[in-house]
Amino acid sequence: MDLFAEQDLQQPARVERISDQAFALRGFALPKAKELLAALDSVLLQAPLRQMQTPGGYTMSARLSSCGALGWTTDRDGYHYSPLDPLSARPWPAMPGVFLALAAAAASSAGFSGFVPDSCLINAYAPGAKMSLHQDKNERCHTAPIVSISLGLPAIFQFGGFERSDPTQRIALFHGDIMVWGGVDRLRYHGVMPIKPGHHSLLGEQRINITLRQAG
Ligand code: MD3
Ligand code: FE
Repeated sequence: MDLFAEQDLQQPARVERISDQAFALRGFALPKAKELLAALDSVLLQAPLRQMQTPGGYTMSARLSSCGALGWTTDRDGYHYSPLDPLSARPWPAMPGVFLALAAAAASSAGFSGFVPDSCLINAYAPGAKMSLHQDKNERCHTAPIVSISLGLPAIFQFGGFERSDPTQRIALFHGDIMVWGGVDRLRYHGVMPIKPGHHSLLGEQRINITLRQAG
């Protein structure tokens, strides 16, 4: 499969450098939005969005699902990547080809070659939902980047430092934006402010974020 064969992924994206190895690729996913959403529908039919409890006993406000060889889940025992969906006790749905191709093209545009994610986390935010400041450190491989695709309602993303108490920068993320984080920026604290009410023509009253990772 030639990941870069498709003409519309070769358009010059507006690349914003947020930090040394953190980039926002504005509008990068737009040419693929409809294909992404069709693939997403099929994934969510097999592995529906669900609310999860944190190990501390809180219910997360975003609803989550996964696809790919490994899916991220949380329960009272902690966070883990698992080959089985605990809801169905079956493997997670396969990673759609359009996710893989877009993630590889985005990573490559940000200077990370050969990105082959084995895990895709889907976060769905209704208005008011948020994600508190955290680090992503459950992935076995911290050298691979993380690629995140924003769809639907806009969000204000918080981009922090390496301690929870470090000051944060706020970055607006819109439908079709892709962020790529790797190298020295991979373990930064980050979060999502409560989503403001609104309506998006393709997604209605929600924001969907798709993160692709090399987790295993
Ligand atoms: C910066 N999701 O699923 S994606 C997550 O918009 C998560 O749903 C947010 O944080 C969301 O863990 C933010 C952007 C993102 C993802 C991983 C990162 C930013 C990151 C890892 C390190 C630094
Ligand atoms: Fe995160």
